[in-house]
Amino acid sequence: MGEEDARVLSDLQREQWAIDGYLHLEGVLNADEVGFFADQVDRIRTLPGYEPSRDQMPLGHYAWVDHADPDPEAFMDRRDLLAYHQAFIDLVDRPGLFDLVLDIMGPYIQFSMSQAIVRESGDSFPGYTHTDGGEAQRHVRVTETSRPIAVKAMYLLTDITAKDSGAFTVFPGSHMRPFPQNSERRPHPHAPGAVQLMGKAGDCFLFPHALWHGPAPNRSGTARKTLLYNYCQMFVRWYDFGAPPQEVMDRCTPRQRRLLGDLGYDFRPGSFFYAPQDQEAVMHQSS
Ligand SMILES: O=C(O)CCC(=O)C(=O)O
Repeated sequence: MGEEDARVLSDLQREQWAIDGYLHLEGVLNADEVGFFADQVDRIRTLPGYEPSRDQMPLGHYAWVDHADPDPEAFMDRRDLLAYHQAFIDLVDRPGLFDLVLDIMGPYIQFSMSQAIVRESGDSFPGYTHTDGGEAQRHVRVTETSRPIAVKAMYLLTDITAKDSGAFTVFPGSHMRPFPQNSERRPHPHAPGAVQLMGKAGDCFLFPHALWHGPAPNRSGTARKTLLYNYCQMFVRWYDFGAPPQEVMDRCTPRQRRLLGDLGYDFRPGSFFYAPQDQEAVMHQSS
């Protein structure tokens, strides 16, 4: 596919992105794909991988575990999905979604993270609100006309039709203003200005790391499943792997390999700061 064929934001989407700070894209995955990925999420929880470990690790760091709770309705937060199935690799530059990422971010980008989260139903989790990018990004705010530093695509694998069902909850416009962080006014999913977004399995929410967001509590009686895929400007590093395993690289297209950090030459000072000369051409080639 050439650049001229690439899907781009409509005027309405461009306005929503600039002002609200997120897009709701309907039906990005079809029903078969939703079923497939939901089954994969159930499968990978029985396999070794990275899961959060508050006891052993500093905040936000993941530990290698033998498996998560095998109950498909239980909590799971698995990172670094690509090695689990070719379909997780192909989702990196999924047609219909990746074109929009390119339109928003420009071609000098990398893939930075993959994740599957299951929010179990229950009363113990109150939800939480944050920016992505750890301690740094919440202090970096871009303007309406700027390209974002980093972006997340969140695919719903479960219908969200009622409040407090684990909805993706946003503070529209919060990507461009400071937020109270250490007081009783700290944002949470039921604070004034919070919007719990309803959606169907297969829909995708696209948002910059700078947007205040997070999961609402899930009291729906059913586990809520999502996949999360992150992209960053090339000078910002990926944060899911030291380097992608060769077995994953071997299964990638040239564009996927480039997104995973293969520049086509060995690293040297200046790499990633400036892009390879064919960067734009590679980003606009789908295979
Ligand atoms: O909805 C979730 O489970 C977490 C989503 C989120 O806040 C994030 O991906 O940063």
